[in-house]
Amino acid sequence: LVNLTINGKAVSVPSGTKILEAAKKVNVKIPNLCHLHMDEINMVNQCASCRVCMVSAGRGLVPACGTNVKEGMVVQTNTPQALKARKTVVELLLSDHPKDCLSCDKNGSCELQAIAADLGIREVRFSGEHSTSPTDYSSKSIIKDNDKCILCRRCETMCNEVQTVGVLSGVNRGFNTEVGTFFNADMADTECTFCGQCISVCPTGALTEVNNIPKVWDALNQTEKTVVVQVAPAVRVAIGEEFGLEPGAISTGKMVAALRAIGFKYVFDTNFAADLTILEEASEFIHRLKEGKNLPILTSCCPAWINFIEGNYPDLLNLPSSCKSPQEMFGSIAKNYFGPKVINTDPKDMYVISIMPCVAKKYEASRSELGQGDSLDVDISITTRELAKMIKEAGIDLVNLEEESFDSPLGDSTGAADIFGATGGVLEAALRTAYEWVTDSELENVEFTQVRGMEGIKEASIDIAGTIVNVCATSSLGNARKIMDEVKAGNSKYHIVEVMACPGGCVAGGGQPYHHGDYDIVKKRAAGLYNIDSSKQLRKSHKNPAILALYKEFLGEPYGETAHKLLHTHYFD
Ligand code: HC0
Ligand code: SF4
Repeated sequence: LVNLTINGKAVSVPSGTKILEAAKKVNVKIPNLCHLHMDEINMVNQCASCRVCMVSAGRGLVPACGTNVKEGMVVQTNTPQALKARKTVVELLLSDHPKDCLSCDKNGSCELQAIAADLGIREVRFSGEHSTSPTDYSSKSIIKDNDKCILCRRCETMCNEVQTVGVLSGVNRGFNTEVGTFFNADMADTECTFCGQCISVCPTGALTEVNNIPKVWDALNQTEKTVVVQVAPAVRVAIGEEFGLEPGAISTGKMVAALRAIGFKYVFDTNFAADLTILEEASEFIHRLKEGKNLPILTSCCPAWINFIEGNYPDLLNLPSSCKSPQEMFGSIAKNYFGPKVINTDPKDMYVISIMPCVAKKYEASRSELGQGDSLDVDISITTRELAKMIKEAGIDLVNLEEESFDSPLGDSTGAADIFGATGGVLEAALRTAYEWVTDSELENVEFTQVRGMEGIKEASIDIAGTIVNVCATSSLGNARKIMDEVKAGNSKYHIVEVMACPGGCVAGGGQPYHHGDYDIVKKRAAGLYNIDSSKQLRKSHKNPAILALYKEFLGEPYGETAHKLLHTHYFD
């Protein structure tokens, strides 16, 4: 161990520790901007480029994030020199920043804005040259505005090292350096999967989601249209954070009340379709297992993952389940069943709007094969963050609303659906159903804890009526790549693999409230979902009475003809 003092407090840390990390141990906060260290997902962004974390050590100033501790080191974080350097650095960053904070998407959650406020910056003494790059609006999911980029490189580390997609990288030199794409292609024309994880870690407004809020208000204002909204599992345990509630606080009832107050006529639940997905996917799995073909079955509900496999493993497109995602299944049932058969409304007079923790869902909604004819299953998708903005815009006091329930029947779900939002949850939900269907006996303990938790690759072997089924749940595209390389090489022992592109699953989605690198927040959201599940009476998708009624009245058999037409899809290389 190395012994040193930081602001007079003694601390001992392993050799190789950076001053910034050592300071955390003694509760000394050193302001920093570019640095980001998330052990849970194996991400360390350590480029020491912003120089905000300058501290006095020995005779001079050093960046705390990039300097190793030394025996006997005396660190002072708040000397006049350190404060002056820090302020100067932030002023220099601001001198080449648009400073349109009041109308920036990141207003209120920008780390540069927060640091400028913390440091008491009242003027910017330098008036330098300004970067002027065109903003990239090409994709359905992500807006990239290089003029707001501070070159922290967090997005590059995320995209290249965690996701292994490799879309973003520093190009040009000196003042002209920017985070660009290969041959400066528009984002829509790159291999970008739209996972949105770069947005999750961007400290400023350089990477943000495409803003669909105006489209939603417009839909709500068209009185001749019937507007139906669905809410994804992971939203209910995160939306509260935007209103001062604890991460993981279960806000389902208040969120439903807020959606009604905003003006949605039918407030439904993506969870309903998550249960439906399980009936289809478990049927498909059992079918493949019996035939011994097209294994492992890969889950298909994460659109960024589908984008990734289409781009990277085009010869393995026989493996993803043909099931549409719950978002799309919900839209399909809303437009082909609920509209025409329940409320006597033509699908073209309906809007289906989804609230998702995800920015890739915007892109998924726009995929032309996901609909019938010209009518897309889902018309507009917005993120958890966008919903929070709409609630604020409408002046609704979420925290003090009386709780309300989802509308029926497309709002009824089991606990198996709630856990979809955490990595491993889709797999666990599928196992609960597949087990009972194959063994024709009751599964007493429904909790497959081996596939829970933030670990990037989790596996288990389950005995289903004498057949050992090897299962795997993986999150992050880098981990998915490891599993897929094994599958491609013919070395995989798995029968089912769940993949979620975001490390930790949808609870950590690119459209969720910003966690600013604190993965405890993500863990608390996941815990919230498991709590909802364990508090529910019904915890197996195939026991959902509303789903059983839907098959009886409309769909016929799971994995049957109508189900295929409305609930399944195909993939493109
Ligand atoms: Fe997810 Fe989903 S669980 S992808 O993470 O399967 O976005 O929450 O809505 O569609 O249900 C996201 C979350 C969903 C879908 C569901 C799946
Ligand atoms: Fe990379 Fe995902 Fe960002 Fe696309 S959305 S640039 S794949 S991190």
